[in-house]
Amino acid sequence: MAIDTKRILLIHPLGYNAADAASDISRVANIMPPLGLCSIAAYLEEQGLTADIIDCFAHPDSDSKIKNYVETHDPGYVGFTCTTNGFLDAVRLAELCKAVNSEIKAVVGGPHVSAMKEKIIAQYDILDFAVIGEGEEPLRDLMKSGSADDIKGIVFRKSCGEVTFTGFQGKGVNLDELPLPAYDKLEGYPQAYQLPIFNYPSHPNASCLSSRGCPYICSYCDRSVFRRSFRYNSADYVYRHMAYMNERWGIKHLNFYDDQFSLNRQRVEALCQMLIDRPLGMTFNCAVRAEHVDKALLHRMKEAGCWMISLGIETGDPDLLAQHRENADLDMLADTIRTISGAGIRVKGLLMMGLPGETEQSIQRSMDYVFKLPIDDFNLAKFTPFPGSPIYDKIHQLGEFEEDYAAMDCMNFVFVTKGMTRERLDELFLKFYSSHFKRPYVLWGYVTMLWKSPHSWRRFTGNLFSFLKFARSNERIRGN
Ligand code: B12
Ligand code: SF4
Repeated sequence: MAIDTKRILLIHPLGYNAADAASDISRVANIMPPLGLCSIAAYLEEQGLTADIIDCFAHPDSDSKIKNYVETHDPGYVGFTCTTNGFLDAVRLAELCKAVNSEIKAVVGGPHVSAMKEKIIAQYDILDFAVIGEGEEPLRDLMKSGSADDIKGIVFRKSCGEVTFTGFQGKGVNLDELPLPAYDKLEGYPQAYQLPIFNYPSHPNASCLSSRGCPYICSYCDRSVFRRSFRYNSADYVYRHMAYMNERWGIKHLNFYDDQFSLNRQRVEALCQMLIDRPLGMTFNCAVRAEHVDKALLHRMKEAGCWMISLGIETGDPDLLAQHRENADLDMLADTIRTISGAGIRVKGLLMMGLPGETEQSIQRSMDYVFKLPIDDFNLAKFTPFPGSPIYDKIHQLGEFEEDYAAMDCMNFVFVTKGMTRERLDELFLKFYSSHFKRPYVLWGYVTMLWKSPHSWRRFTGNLFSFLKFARSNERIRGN
């Protein structure tokens, strides 16, 4: 069968059985577009190539759509974005595509692939190319030349069978030269996507990025794609992106998923000034590190429409934090949280339970810490040692680790630190969540969401069964 070597189908795998998607609590709460794929698709199209996207996360029952696309369009390439928990599903889908047309080349990219490098191609014959780091330029060059030999950032199998890595890419793409992400390639955009419940004041809402990378090192964080680099869009570009989202898609609220939105203070100040001088009628959320905001900036951000800020706390135990993160200063973090709240911006705390070295006492300290602060919303992840994170290499010395990729979604204690049991961690996890929701400060906050985020309440009540089941049993609720 003839194939179109200038065409690629990009796929975001669901990561598990489609039948379980409707009851997956984390998916019910948050369906976000695959922004990396949208960026790649826009770039390839600008370069004269053809790219389409099928997002199985937003549309779980997509196997037949994928088959149909391969049958109808004969793409030369099929590309998968892979986190660790989605990787094996990508392998399954690569098999499905090659069963339709064995000529098709399977390319994988994303955090899991960038972390595993040669091992990916060596272990999975069905995969032809792995892109390490950013996807735009290597994929363009591969599709234009048909050979990976002279392209940086690719792992492939030579004709002799040897697996080779062509080496890391150079300084990376200039983000201001990238076209805006191809949101139009996503079926049902923006309605098919949902920000986390109670994380937005209005809808339609959406997520986007204005920078790539983070220069810090935290033990649990996989930085394989961007390594320690930090690049960002100029304030002009971000303003243009926001205006486009508003005008083209009717977006009223944006969630910036940048690791470090405020690392460049000047850029954020300039953006805020533009949003104040030429208002777009939009609000936004972002994530920051406590070191990179201050009172003056926060008030400016509030004036420009900032609605909620997320920041990593991880644990309220100072000794444990110092083992896993630079600048482990819980007093400074607490001051920043109060300052954000004082500026009239909601605070979302990002925490983790089950880090190596976690004890009953450290969990209690985390609860004490969080419950004394004006934290409006929080996310408690179950620590998961991802390949590519600094702690991964020594994880087996620190406790028991069951490396089951599909379960590595931060909703399962796949790692149990020495001195703890999985059962006890699960009990304490439930206790942490239920104690949070019993706090009058938090309860009142959710009541105010009746008028601050009415759309969230409608989603919440519509999925009440799944949320109650999660709250009672801590089950992710996939078919069980
Ligand atoms: C936004 C985000 C989310 C969103 C949505 C994810 C989504 N639908 O894309 C939400 C909140 C839902 C989420 C959930 C999860 N996330 Co998340 N998330 C992120 C975050 C902050 C940004 C992702 C992003 O858009 N990056 C920017 C784009 C431009 O980069 P990119 O996606 O890596 O894509 C580039 C390259 O990787 C490459 N590439 C990617 N795909 C492909 C495909 C091909 C064919 C090619 C050639 C190249 C290529 O090219 C792209 C453009 O240059 C990252 C951290 C980060 N900064 O990247 C974590 C991150 C991806 N998440 C992570 C994790 C662990 C999760 C969860 C498992 C747990 C959790 N609750 O956080 C779930 C799993 C969800 C899933 N289905 O896979 C880890 C992944 C680690 C790993 N090895 O798996 C990361 C890296 C955070 C970290 N540092 O530990 N996440
Ligand atoms: S957890 Fe946050 S601060 Fe730490 S390395 Fe990852 S992105 Fe950077």
